[in-house]
Amino acid sequence: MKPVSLIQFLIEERRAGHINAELSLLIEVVARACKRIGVATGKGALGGVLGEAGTGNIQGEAQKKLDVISNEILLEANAWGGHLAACASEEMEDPQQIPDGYPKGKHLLLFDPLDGSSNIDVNVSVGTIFSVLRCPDGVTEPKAEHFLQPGTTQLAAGYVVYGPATVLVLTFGHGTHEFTLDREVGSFILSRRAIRIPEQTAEFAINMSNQRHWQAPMQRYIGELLAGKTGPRGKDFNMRWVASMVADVHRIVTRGGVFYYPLDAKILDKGGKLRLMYEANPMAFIIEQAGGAATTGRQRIMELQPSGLHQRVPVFLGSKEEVELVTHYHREADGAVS
Ligand code: FDP
Repeated sequence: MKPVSLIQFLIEERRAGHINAELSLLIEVVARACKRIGVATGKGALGGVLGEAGTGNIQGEAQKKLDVISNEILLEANAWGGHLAACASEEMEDPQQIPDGYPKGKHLLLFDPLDGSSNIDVNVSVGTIFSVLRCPDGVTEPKAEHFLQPGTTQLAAGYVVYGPATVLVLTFGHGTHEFTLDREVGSFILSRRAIRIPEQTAEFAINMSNQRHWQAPMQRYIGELLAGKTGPRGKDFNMRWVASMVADVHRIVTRGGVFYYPLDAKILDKGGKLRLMYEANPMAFIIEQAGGAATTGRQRIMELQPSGLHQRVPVFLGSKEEVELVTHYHREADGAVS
C-alpha cells in the first residue's frame, strides 16, 4: 500500500467532513513546529539545550532550557497563520494573543510544549501534548475563561513523542491515528489507523514511591494487583513507569495498559499532579477514541467543568476494565455506589 502522509490524511478528513480547512492548517502548523522541537531535543548536549533555564513557570516549577525553546517554537509557528484566536501554554500564566497585524481564526490551542521534561537531561523520551477548542462566538480577545470548556468540546487532541522515533498520535473524534516521522523525507506518515486499546491488561504504570500517601481505595486496588496470582485478581501484573506521560500513554496506545496519577496526601491541596487542560483532557480524548477509558477516579475526565487554566486533576486512563474497576473502588469508598 502507498504510504499516506499527514497532509493526505488531513485532506481525507476534510472530505469526510470531520474537519474544516482552518483546523487542517492548525494541525499542519503544530506538526511542523513539533518537527522543530524534535530536532532541538535530538541535538542533546551538542545543541547547548540541556539543563535549567534559570526561570520558573506559572506552576512554580524550574524550567528547562528546552521547555522554554519548545514553548517559543509553538508560539512563533502559530502566530501568523490566521487559524487561531489565541493559545494557552502550561508554561505561561495567561493566554497568548495573536500579535497585531496578523489575521485571527476561530480556534483556541492549548499545549504542554515539553512534557516529561525532567527526563530531557537523561536522554529519555519526552513529548508535546496539545488540545484544540473552538473560540466562543463573538470573542475577539480570548481570556482564560474562554478556554474553560469541558474536554467533551475538544475538536482535536494529539501528542508527539520524541523517542527512538518521532511519533504523532492524533484524534478529531473519529478514531485515534498514529503517524511516524520519516526523518529523511521530513513528513509524518500514517503508521496505524483507528487504534484499539485492549479492554483488559496486566500492565500498570504508577509512581509507587507515593504509595504511603495514597487514599484507601488506591491502596486497596494496587494491593490487589501486587498480590498477583495468589490474590483476589488471580493473575500477575507487571509495572512500568517512564515518568514522561507521553511515553507512558504511548505504550498504552501501542499495547494496552493503564496509567495512574492519583490524588495523594502530598498534593491534596493542589487537586492532583497533572494539568486538566494540557495533559488530562487531550490524553483522555485520545484514549477514549481508541476504546479506552479516562477518569479522575471518580468521574469521566472529559465531563469536568474546568475552573482554571492551570487546574490539576487526578488521572486514571487506559484499558477500560481496569480503569472502570479502580473508579468503582473510589466511588464505593465515597458511598456513591454500593
Ligand atoms: P514532568 O513533571 O517531568 O513534566 O507533566 C508532569 C510529568 O512530568 C508527567 O509527564 C509524568 O508522568 C509525571 O509528571 C511524573 O511524575 P513523578 O516525577 O511524580 O513521577
